[in-house]
Amino acid sequence: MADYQLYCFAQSGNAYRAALMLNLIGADWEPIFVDFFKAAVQRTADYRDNVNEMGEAPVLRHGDKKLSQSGVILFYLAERSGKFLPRDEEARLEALRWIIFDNQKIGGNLGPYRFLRNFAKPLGEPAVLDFLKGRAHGALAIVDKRLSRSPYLLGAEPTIADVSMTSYLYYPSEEFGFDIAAQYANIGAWLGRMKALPRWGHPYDLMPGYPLPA
Ligand SMILES: N[C@@H](CCC(=O)N[C@@H](CS)C(=O)NCC(=O)O)C(=O)O
Repeated sequence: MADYQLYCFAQSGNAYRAALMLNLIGADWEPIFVDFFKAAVQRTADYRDNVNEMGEAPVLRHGDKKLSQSGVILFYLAERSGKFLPRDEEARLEALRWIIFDNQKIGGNLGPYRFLRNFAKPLGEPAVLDFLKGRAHGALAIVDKRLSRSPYLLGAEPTIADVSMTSYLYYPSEEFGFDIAAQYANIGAWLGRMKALPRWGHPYDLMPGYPLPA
């Protein structure tokens, strides 16, 4: 058995944060497939009793430890590995600020927007899609401005704030109906820098469940 097990599925940008971090730090890890779409295992009593009471992926297992919330998983892995760890207390608070902003405003809008546009049955109402898309664009503009000042969110080096922020941003532009990297030049350049890191992998390659069965 690998050192770490990650409950995840390929379409999950929330889980990608943890999968990418595990790969970037060179951890010995294996995915455990969460059949989110067909069996909806995250809604079962078994999942909620034994895996995550919050009914979400990702969940990281490490020995007896079981962690959910990608931001918590990122801090845990950074502290254990010493990699992508913000260097002092001020930087840790700054990383936390961007991780929460990402969870709420980037992933929190792009995630449901992409889900309702591609995977929901039935697909989402146009007015709901427009609302989420507008909120996502507002948040992306803020991240783009931040990345005009430095190569990574906290400065010259990548940290867990950057790993978190990649969440939904490498998925194909057709799934969003717009090209994030092309529309936001600083985000596009930063995505290129993150992609150049050793052991970077695409969400559809790192996690199981792609493509979805017809
Ligand atoms: N803030 C959480 C979000 C996790 C999350 O919402 N995951 C989705 C999958 S992408 C989920 O499991 N949703 C189940 C639900 O909301 O019912 C994190 O970053 O881990």
